Amino acid sequence: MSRYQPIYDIAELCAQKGVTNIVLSPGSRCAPLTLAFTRHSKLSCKTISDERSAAFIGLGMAQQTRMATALVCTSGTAVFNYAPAVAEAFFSKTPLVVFTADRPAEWVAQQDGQTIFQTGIFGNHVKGFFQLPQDYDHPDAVWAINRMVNDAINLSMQYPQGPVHINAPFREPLYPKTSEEFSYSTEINVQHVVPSELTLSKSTRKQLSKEFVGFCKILLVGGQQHNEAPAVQFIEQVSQKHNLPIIGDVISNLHGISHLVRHGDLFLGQASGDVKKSLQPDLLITFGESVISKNIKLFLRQFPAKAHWHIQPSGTPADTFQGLTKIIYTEPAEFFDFLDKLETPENFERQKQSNYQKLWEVEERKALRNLEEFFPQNEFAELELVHELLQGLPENCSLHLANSMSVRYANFIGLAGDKKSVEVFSNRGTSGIDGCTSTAVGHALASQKPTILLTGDMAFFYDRNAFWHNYTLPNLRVVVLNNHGGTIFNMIDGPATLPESEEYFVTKQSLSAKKLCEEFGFDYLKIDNRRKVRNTLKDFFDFDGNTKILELETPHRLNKTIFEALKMKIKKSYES
Ligand SMILES: Cc1ncc(C[n+]2csc(CCOP(=O)(O)OP(=O)(O)O)c2C)c(N)n1
Repeated sequence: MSRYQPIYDIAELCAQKGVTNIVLSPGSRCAPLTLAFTRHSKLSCKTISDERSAAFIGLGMAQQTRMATALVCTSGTAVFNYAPAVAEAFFSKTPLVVFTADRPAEWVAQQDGQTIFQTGIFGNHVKGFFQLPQDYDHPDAVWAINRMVNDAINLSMQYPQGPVHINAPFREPLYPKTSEEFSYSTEINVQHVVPSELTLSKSTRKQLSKEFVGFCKILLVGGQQHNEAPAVQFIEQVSQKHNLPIIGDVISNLHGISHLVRHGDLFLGQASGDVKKSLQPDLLITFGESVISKNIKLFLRQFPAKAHWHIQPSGTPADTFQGLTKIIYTEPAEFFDFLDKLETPENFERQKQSNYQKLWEVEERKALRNLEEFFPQNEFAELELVHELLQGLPENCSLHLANSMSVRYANFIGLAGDKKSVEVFSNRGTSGIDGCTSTAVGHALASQKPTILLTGDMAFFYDRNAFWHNYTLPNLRVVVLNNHGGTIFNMIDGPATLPESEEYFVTKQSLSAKKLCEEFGFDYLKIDNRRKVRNTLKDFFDFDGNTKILELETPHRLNKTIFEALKMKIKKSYES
C-alpha cells in the first residue's frame, strides 16, 4: 500500500460525496492529490495553469452545478492566487473545497522554494480551515484526514454555502514509483448529512399572521438568487393573492414573474420625492442575497419601512437597508407557503394594499414605456446593444453579467417575462472585475447550456487567461462592450468631472478583442452600426461548434451621453 493511501482516498471520498468537478493547477508538491483526483474514473478533472483563473472557473462550475467544486494547487504564491475567487465565493455563498499542497511545517521559512505561510491564509474569507497531518503512520492520522475532508465538504455545502480550505503538507518523495500499485480503499467512511426541514411552527405562523394583517403597504424585494422555478411560481402566486408588489433586479432571477417590478433602478433614481413617498412601504419583506440597484437601496434607506422582515435559513443577514427588525429563519419557499395559505379579510386595509400595488404597477409601466420609446437612438451604442441582446437570448441559457456597467445596463433594461428559462449570474459577492470571464468559462465547462457573457473591455482583458487552457468552449458567447476604458468612472458622480478622470480612473486602454480571437482561435464578430445588429446576433447565437466573441467599439463619452438622455427622459416624464 502506498504511503499516500489516506491522501488518495480523499478522491474516493469526494466522489462519494458528489464533489465531482475538480480544477487542478500544475505543480509538484500537489502530486499526491493530483494523481488521486485525475486517476479516479468518476471525477471530472480540468487543468488550468493560472490559479486565479482556475479558482474562478471552479466558482462558475459550482454556481452552475449547485455543488461544491474542488480546487487543487501547489504550495507558495499559487495559493495566494486563489484569494480573489475565494473571497467572491465567501460573499456570494458559493461552495468551494480548496486543497493547497504545502511543505511539512518544519520547512516553512527555511529558504526552501515555493514556501509561504499557508495556515489560515484566507483568514475570514473561508468558512473553515483544516490542516491535514503531515505523517500518516498512526491510524489516528488516517482517521483525522478522512474526518477533516468530510467536515470540510459538509461545511461548504451547509447554508450559508461557501469556501473551505484544506492545507495538506506533503513529504518527499511525492511521486509513486512506476511499479507501485495505485488504488482506492474500498471501505471509506462517508459522513452523510440528513437535512432537517425548517418549518414554521403553528405558534410562529399564528404570530406572523397577526402581524402581517396589521400592515397595509407591504413590499417584497428579492435579492440575488438562483433561478428556482418552483419557488418563483410560488412567490408569484402569493404576491397576486395578497396584492403584494414585488421588486426584483436582474440578478434576482425573478424575471419570470409577469407583474415583477423590474425597472425600479430606472425610475426610483428619477422619481420625485412625492412619488417615492407614496411608494414607501409599511412592511418590507426581503429574501435572497445582494441587490445591485443603488436607487432601490437609497429609496429604502430614505423612505424606510416601519418593519423589515428578512427570510433566510440561518446565520446573520446583511442589514442593507439599515432597518431590519425581524429575521425569519426558514426557506423562502416555506415562508411563501405560509403566506399562500393565509386568508386575509376583505376590508379597508386590503383595499389599501391593492391600491399600493397599483402605484408600483403604474411606475413600472411608465418606465417600460419610456424605455421602449427611447430606442433607436441616433447613434448606436452600448445600451441599445444590451437591449437587443437581452431580447435575443436563446432559451435555457446562462447569462453572466460582468462588473461593472454590464450588470448595470442589464439591470436598467431588465429581462422580460418570456425569458423565464434564462438564469442570470454575476460576481456580486465582491463585485470584482478580475474573474468575470473565468467564472463564465466555468459555467460553460460545467454544462452544455449556451453561456453568454456580457462584459466591459477592462474586465475582459484583465481576465484573458480564462481562455488559456486546452478545453473547447463551443457553448460560450462573449459580448465585449469595448469603450477602451472603465466607463463606469465616467458615469458616476465624483470621478467624472475631475481632471484626473481619464488617466487615473477611466484608464484608457487600446486593445481590441480581434487579436485575442486570432490567438485563441475564436470567431470574431464586430458590430459597428444598427443595421447589422439583428443579423450579427443571429450569427452569434448560431451554435455551430466554435466560441464566438462579438465586439462593439464605442467612445465612452457617447455611452455617457446616451445614458444621461435616458435618465433625462424618465425624469421629464415625472415633470409633465
Ligand atoms: C479587481 C478589481 N479591480 C478594480 C475594480 C474597480 N473597478 C470597478 S469597475 C472598473 C472598470 C471596469 O471597466 P470595464 O470592464 O471596461 O467596464 P465598464 O466600466 O466600461 O462597463 C474598475 C477598475 C474592481 N471592481 N475589481
